[in-house]
Amino acid sequence: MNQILSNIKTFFLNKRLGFYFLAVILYVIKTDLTYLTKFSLGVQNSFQQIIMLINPIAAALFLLGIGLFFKGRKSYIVILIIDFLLTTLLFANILYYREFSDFLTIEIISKSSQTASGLGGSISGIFKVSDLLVYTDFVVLLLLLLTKVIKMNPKSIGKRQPFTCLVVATAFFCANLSMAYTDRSGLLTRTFDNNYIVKYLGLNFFTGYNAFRAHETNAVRSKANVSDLTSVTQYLDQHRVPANPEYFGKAKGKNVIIFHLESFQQFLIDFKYKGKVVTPNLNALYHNPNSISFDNFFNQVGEGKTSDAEMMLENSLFGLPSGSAMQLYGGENTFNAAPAILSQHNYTTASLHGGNSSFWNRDSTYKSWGYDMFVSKSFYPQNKDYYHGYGLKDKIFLKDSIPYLEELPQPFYAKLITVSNHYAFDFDKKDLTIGRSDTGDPTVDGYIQTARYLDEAVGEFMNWFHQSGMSKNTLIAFYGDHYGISDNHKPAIRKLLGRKSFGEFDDVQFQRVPLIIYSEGLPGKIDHTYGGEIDFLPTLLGLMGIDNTKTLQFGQDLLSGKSNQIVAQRNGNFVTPKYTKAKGKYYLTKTGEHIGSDEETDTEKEELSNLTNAVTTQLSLSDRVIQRDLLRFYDLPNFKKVDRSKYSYTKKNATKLLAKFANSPTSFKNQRENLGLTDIPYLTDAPELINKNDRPNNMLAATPATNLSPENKTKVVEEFNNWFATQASDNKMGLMVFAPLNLTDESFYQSSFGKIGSNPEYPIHLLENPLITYYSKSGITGLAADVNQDDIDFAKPFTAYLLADDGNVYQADISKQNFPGVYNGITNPENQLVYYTPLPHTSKLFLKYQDLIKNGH
Ligand code: GP9
Ligand code: MN
Repeated sequence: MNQILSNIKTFFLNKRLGFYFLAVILYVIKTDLTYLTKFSLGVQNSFQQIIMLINPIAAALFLLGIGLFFKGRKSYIVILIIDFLLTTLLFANILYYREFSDFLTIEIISKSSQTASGLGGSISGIFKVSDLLVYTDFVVLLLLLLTKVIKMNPKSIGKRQPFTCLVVATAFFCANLSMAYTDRSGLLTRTFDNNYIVKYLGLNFFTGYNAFRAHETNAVRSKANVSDLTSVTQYLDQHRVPANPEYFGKAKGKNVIIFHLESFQQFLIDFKYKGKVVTPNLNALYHNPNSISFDNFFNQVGEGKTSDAEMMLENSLFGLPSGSAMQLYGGENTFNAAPAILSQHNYTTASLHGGNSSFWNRDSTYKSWGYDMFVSKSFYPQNKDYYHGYGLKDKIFLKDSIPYLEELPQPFYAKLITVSNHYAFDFDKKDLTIGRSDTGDPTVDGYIQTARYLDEAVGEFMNWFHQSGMSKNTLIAFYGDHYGISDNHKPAIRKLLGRKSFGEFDDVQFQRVPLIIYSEGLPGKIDHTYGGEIDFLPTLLGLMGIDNTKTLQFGQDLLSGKSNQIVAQRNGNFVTPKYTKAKGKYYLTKTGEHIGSDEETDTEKEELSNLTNAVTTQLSLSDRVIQRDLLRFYDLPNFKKVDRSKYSYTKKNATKLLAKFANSPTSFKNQRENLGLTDIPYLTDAPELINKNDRPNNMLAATPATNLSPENKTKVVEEFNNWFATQASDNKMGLMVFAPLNLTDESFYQSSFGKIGSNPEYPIHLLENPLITYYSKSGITGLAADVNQDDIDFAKPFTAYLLADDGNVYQADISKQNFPGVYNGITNPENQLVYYTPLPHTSKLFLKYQDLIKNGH
């Protein structure tokens, strides 16, 4: 044994290269351990796991290898210093990540004083002693040298060996990079998320790459000056369109909810697959008499996809020719974004997203846009089953976002970013309620299923939105961010749409996405104006009655009736009501007829070249605004520039903010009582919430309640209890009535009654004295019982559920005011009636009970 150790020492450790490799190995191991224990890099499969574990190797070989170029003892010392610096970078990132769920960028490091204050000056609160363990290997190496267990070898090793090490390191990096690209193409241009770069290429690479990009963008930024603005303001002043008095200010002072529909395309609206409607809820919204819906509205995103959509929607600035503007400029540039504009009109602003806060650099960009709050993944329940792909499943996300919406002082501007309808459209089976399409293309065929899931989530949200009363003073705008099915799937699209052909022209038309603006009292219509995401903000500001004559926005108010209707695409394509440009070729938009270059008339030639120029000018001026950070030079009248340092999206800060909101007399929550509204439960059929342990197969007997054995009754009640527990909070209670209904008659029923709350003191229980319910065809049910205050705390409103023998579950919101029967010995003569409404038919609970009744035994 001793012999082995001493051999290792002589032939390995006491050699310079041996020491170097030891340092490399230890560094790689500790970095991997740090990845696994301190960061959550979102590894999704074993291939990613391998890439993550090997990614520190190249950087360690390379950077520590620099030490080998030094002579004698210096070489050891330099290796140690480099090791110490790399370790310190790791250590600093551990602390930063704990607070911000993101990695240190060069901008943050260079403004380290600001970062320290961002950390709330409470490094001690973030620091854990175990973090110091990252220095273990450094200390070990140091001690080994100091105690001369490893002897420093003073002999020169020449240049060849160190050079070979660098070559090996580079080879490792190339292998690492190609593995990364196999799994995630576009990684370095599109970036996506700092977590991605670290997951695929390592922390050191991330830091270096980030510094390189920052250097590039800073070089352009620092050369820019105020005179660069002239061409922009000139162009925009020439293209301003007047607001339409018919719509201007129609939603003034209302709350605004922006509903981001992931990958949702316009073709889904009113679409039937094999005779079946795919998105009933969004269809209904689209046709609602209070909705302004656009049918020639296009996505205009580039590589930045969702982030480009957000950039356009909230700034009316285009995404960039390559990469994501939010990633590259979001954290540094000055913006006049929607949240900032509205917050200067007394709005509280929040973005809600059930995914990682760092994705698309939102955590940093939103500060520049002036968002008061950013509610992201860590604010939502962490149950694994609730997540798929990019974040929390939409039904759960929307339900769990309600408490935040209710807390925001009104008026508020809130954005809800859904994620479930995302490529590769391979959602969990248990969430799907319609079948796949059968084009044979695996990524296309799930699309209608996940779109349906999103649609159901929207339906559930809208139910709550209306029933809660929030719809009374809230405008809600739905938009699809970009295509779900790319032009790589043309044959499948053709089959899906039942078309004979689908070419380049059709693909440009296929870029339509919905824009539905719903607000009570709005003179609704289906508007055929051509426009795109860039036009949303001016359109919204018009409806909000906010002056928009001086902003630097590249879009136009689509309701003005005077917009130029040129829809530019990032790849140079465009659409107007008359012409379409697709991959360099021109077509007539109405017919799709190709205009060959030799067939063009002189007028056509001129019109087409003017349009091409208009598109190029628009895009390049917008790029100039972003790349040169020109808004920093622009003084928008009545607008105070956003001070990023005022915003922090840490949980601690959010808690403080929410505590402040809790006292706000204008929050929806605090106004509810004054407005006579009830805190109604949010109804969802999300299977993850209905059944803690998946749906039981052993369906229970559903004979009328009178025939249920006590044992079965308890089982049904238990199941109901499970479901309700997911709906309940301390101030919501449930009531269940078993009623063998004959819906045509008015009759009496004997029923059981239970009450439930999340409070363990209120487990469901069946009362000894049965309740009596009445029901008539008109849907009016009376309820009377010998109940007293001990049984129900009437101060708290609750929801009654009624299981009818038609399999429907009916619900009614019951409060002290409208409780129809007797309580505390006093009858309530004024309000003898309770209105029951059926639960949405998509409800899985409904389906389950229907099964129970059908199988009845
Ligand atoms: C992630 C989500 C997806 O947070 O917004 O972005 P996408 O891939 O659609 O650009
Ligand atoms: Mn998207």
